[in-house]
Amino acid sequence: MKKYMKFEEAMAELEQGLPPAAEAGFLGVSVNPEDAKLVMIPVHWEATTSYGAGTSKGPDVIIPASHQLDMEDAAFGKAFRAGITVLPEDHLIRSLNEKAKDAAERVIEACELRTKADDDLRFVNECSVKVNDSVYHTAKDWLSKGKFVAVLGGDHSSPQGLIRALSETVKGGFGVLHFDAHHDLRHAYEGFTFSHASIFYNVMTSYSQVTKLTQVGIRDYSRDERAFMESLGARGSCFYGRDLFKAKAEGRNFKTVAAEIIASLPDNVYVSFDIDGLDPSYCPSTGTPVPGGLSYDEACYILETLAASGRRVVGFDLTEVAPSEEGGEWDANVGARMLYKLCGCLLRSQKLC
Ligand SMILES: [Mn+2]
Repeated sequence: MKKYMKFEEAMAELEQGLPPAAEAGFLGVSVNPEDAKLVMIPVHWEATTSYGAGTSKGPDVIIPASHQLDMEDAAFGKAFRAGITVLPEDHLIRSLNEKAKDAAERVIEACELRTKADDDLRFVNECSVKVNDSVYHTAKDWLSKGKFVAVLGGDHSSPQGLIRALSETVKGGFGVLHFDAHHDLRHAYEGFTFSHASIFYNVMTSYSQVTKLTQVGIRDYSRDERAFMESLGARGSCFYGRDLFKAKAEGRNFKTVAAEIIASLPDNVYVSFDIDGLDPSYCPSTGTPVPGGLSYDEACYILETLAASGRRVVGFDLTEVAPSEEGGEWDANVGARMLYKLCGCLLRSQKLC
């Protein structure tokens, strides 16, 4: 059993800014999920990662890096006071990740050699189903207790179970605000049904309660993905990286652009944040970095605009953060700060901070 702090003791420590114990949880304290308004599911999963590796370690590096943060957020104030915590991990996910990664490598190799590895492919797809089910059941559980739930990945397939749980619980459905360098609209990329590159293909074809997909920062995609985005009609909006830069180059102010992005969304919004939506200088070790992208400040400003718009954020994920390749904490530092911003955005939109 994990040991938690008494809520008021945890808050007092954060208020005083004491140096946290090394093994402490998010932000340097260990809040009991029963006392928290917002709980985050850690998902140590990256089996279908096609390029760089390491995102399954995201939670393990982001949580210690979060100990460096100052608790008073310029935009969202004392968001921590609502109670934010990372749930204990489901160890099954970590072990499925280990087993599925080897099989996935053989599938990708077969793909490159234009041969087949059907048994391995079936195995990886079965593991993905188990991961999605685990996240779904955990999310359902905590949603039924009246908590807000987020996912801390892992690769970008990690939050599918949470989105499914929300599609069954959020009245009137919701839209998705998706930050990414990629559309993630591929149909079964490399044969993997639940690939990181397919998450929003799966979401948009499986959950009719997701009434809108608004993508921001996209700058690397296949022709089929772009066509799929176009086929969504009014159910999809995409603010490509090039569009965002062009607006800047031609003198449109970012306030107008951010307002347009948020105006495309319905009252309830889920935020899916792939760290590679940012300029890769912020996250050089992420799985599939692409030049260009949003600055940290631009991403934060869009989240502030969202929280101030009267819309309600119903959940979120942060994915594709990997440990820094040369050692050090840079990627995790950015990830931890982005994560606290996402927490603040949700809690502010729900009038909880
Ligand atoms: Mn992605």
